[in-house]
Amino acid sequence: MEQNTISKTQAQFAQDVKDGLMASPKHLSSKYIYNQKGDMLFERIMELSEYYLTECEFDILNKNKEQITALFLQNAASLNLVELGAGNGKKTKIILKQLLKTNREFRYVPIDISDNALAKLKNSLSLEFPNIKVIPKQGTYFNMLETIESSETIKNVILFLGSNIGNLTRDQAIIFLAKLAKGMHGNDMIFIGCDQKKNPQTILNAYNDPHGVTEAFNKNLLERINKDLNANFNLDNFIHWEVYDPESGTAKSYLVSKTAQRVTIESLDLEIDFKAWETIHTEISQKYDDAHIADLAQAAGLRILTQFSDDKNYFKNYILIK
Ligand code: AVI
Repeated sequence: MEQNTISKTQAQFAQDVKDGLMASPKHLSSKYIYNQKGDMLFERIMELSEYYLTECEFDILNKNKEQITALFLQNAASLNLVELGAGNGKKTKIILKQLLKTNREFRYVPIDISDNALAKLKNSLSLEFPNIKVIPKQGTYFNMLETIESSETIKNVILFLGSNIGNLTRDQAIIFLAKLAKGMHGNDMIFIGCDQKKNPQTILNAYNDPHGVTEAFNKNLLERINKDLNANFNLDNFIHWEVYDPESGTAKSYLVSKTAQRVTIESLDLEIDFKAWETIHTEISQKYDDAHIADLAQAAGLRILTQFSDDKNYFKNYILIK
């Protein structure tokens, strides 16, 4: 079964790479950055002072933990705290610690595609909080959400932190939220982190750090294609390029070919030609304001119950309900 899932993922990766590099303009999906090396590079990005998102959300949770957990526990005989894309759990631990203090019944259900990430998280939680009931679920978000019990007496609160929603296009984000909404009952909630529009320079700096970590993160797409699909991308022949449109709030990442070059992808039996300065679009990181979130929520059959922000209004966490 696991073997099947892996080969299915690999086959999808191969197909998406083929479609994306044969398209005009070329594109690749940022979801493929996250192999073991990509996860490690993202951890490093989250430590960068330029990448303000993590610290802002951490501050929001820390400053508002009593009020946030009180809302989570409202009308809940029993609570499932479900986290999509659990990561290292650093931010979630603030909430878990606060929930423990209340002596109320709850379970923490982290969902992640990575077995490795879940095992590490479970291990660190069992050392730090041995009394918390942790039910890790390895798989894709929606497959796993279907396996979670929901009833009149069990309230599900879905955490989707880190502005991960920003890596989806508008249509993808609405489909994603609408699918979550469909599975929600009664008092269920979504607690979602959304990076906000701000000085464009601050945003550009966050996605173009001078240490080259974001560059390596972006180029990990090519490195993964080299490794998994037997290709010969020369990473030095590409530059990482970031643009931000303050009107739409969309930050876009590209890899730009410095020269005319031909790349061979053996496993796909494919040769790809690049013109000098031709682009591969790799990621969007959408920045929001309240009207934008209200609009997405409404299109998905949801509404904003309340919101929390940091002192600079760089980042917000919204509670969405049906
Ligand atoms: C995971 N995601 C929310 C990050 C973001 O801010 O879009 C990924 C990232 N890309 C470059 N730096 C961080």
